[in-house]
Amino acid sequence: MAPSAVSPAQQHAQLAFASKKGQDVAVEDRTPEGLSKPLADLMGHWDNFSFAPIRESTVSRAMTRRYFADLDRHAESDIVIIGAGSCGLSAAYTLGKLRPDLRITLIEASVSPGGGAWLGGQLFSAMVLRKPADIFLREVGVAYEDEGDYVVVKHAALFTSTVLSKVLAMENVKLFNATAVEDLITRPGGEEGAVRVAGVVTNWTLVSMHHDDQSCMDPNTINAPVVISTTGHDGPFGAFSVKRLVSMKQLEQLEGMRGLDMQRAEDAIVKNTREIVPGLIVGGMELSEIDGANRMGPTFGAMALSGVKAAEEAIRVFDL
Ligand code: 48N
Repeated sequence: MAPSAVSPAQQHAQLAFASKKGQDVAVEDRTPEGLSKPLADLMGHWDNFSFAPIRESTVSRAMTRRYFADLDRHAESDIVIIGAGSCGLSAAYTLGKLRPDLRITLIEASVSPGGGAWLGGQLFSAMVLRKPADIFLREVGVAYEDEGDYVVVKHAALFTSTVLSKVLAMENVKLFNATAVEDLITRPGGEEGAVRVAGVVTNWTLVSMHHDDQSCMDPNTINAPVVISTTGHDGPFGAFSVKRLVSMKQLEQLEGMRGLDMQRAEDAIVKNTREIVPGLIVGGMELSEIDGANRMGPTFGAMALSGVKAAEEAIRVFDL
């Protein structure tokens, strides 16, 4: 591709390339089509192509050195978020922005974070968010079509991958995926029998799923004065913390999620995102299991803004 003068539009397209340690390297020239010149130069020249040499152990050490350094650093966290669905991700984004001084740990049982927000509903792609949740879309930079009282993101994965990419790029936020929270760390609370949540107990999700068919594999632990639980409504892993509060006799019972009523559901979830027991804040659809809130089905504005509120609550509790 013949190089030519870079037009103003292409200058706009010139992006600093993310690289080592988050420092942007020099902006590289682009071809008229907007491809970086080094990439364009690769194309069509594959005969003599080869990668730089590597030794297998180097790859393994590059991964494990970083992972275990992260695990060591996050063993003492300021805030742990359980569940990287749309609510947990928006909570992580908001915390990462508001409090870069805090060490935030995001724990996701699935290999792929995102929870139910990869599709808009059933297997349909577009994602609907009712206003004013468009505020959050503009905050994170997700394009949408404005339909008056609501907006539509052309693919739910565009929302989820954009928020996820912003969260993963934050220096003070670490995602441990394929990792399940299988218990809460507690300390005696104010009244007799009451508890304060003081962290989480984790295991590889695959191990958590097989505790019944193998000898006990003890878990790992993460201490944190504040935990946000956004594990979704009931399901194989869902509603984890609220079910644990019942089994620990901190809640009488779960009211259970009620039938679908968009009008009522979304306001209730956002307004009632709160600290349930000292040190534990619940948001997103997990909250509907405690409060007996309606479900809203295929609209995600409440998830985004419940996460924002959960972050606000967490900072309030942390700063007490
Ligand atoms: O997407 P979810 O399930 O939960 P939310 O609350 O972020 O978003 C809910 C939303 O997707 C809806 O359900 C929509 C709005 N529909 C509502 C309706 O009416 O049906 O994400 C929860 C995440 C998932 O990724 C789970 O894998 C993860 O939490 N998770 C856990 N991660 C770690 N440890 C656990 N114990 C655990 N349990 C669930």
